[in-house]
Amino acid sequence: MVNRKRITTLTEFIVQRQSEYPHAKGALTRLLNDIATAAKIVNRDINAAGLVDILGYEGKENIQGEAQKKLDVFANEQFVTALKGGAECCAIASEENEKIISFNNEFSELGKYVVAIDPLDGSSNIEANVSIGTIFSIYRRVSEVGEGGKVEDMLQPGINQVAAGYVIYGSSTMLVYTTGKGVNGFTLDPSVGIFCLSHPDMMFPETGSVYSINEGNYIYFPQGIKQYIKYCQESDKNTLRPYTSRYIGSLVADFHRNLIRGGIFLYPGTTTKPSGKLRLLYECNPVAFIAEQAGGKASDGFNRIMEKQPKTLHERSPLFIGPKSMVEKAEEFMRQYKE
Ligand code: P6P
Repeated sequence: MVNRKRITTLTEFIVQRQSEYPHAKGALTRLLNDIATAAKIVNRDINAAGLVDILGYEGKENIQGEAQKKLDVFANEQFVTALKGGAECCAIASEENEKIISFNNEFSELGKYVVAIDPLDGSSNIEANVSIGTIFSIYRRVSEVGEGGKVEDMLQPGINQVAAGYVIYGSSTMLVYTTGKGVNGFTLDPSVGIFCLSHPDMMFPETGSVYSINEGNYIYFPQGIKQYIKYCQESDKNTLRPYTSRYIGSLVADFHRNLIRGGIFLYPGTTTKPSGKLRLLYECNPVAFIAEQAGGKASDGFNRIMEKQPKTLHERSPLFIGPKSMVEKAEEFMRQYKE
């Protein structure tokens, strides 16, 4: 009898952990499974993208004013459909939609949760076959149960997240998430379409030797960032410097590599984009929740990301994220050279 190593599937894991949430009557479990189901469908089509005519521009523009690629639209549709059908979610805020999508059907109106999502982050990398991802945050609704979700359900600080995660569609497809009790990673076994626990209890290394930033924006960086980059490039064996520069231009891919290997990701405010480029609701807050649960830190260079009070759905924030010691060193430069 072959003694095969017992795998833990995502569904088994979520159900096992459900007992840690006495108030959760399985709704969050079902919601996370709805997201995983949509991710598997998106993954299938991303892998086939080179073969099927779903590359190229849908001919519309998303809220960012960027040309929407067909896969962006397709991915958004999959998550909206899965979450609407699952009836645990009463509204979605998506990068692909200017306004919230409120679910006004008799089942979803009873949903206790809302989801903020970037359905296909880094999609400009699709043709280059570079890893891209889905990023999501889950909040308990603050509006009255019994009707579709409202904007105020979405405009909550990141500390109110009940769960957050990302899917990275890379050499393998992984789903990494937290519900506030650690971070766990699941790798998709495409032969059976099951996410299997592959990275239990993920933690940032204490420090790292990677810094990730788009140095093409150098002339627009604040002095603190210019000085921090110089610090990264100086030699010091005690602090692993000079660091290695790694930047893919896909937040999920850059963040995931840094979580595994140890490294800091920075998308600072610049003279041209004072609030940076990344979106607070569905990019910064979810990865910040994961980073903090993995023993790291996430700030805008001065303030904790998860304590920022969002004012609009698509507002931007600078993002400094990684091992605590690396983020605090970058923050030191920001304070020292504050303009
Ligand atoms: P830049 C992708 O468009 C994205 O939103 C993130 O995934 C990524 O980290 C960032 O933008 C890259 O921006 O300006 O360096 O190309």
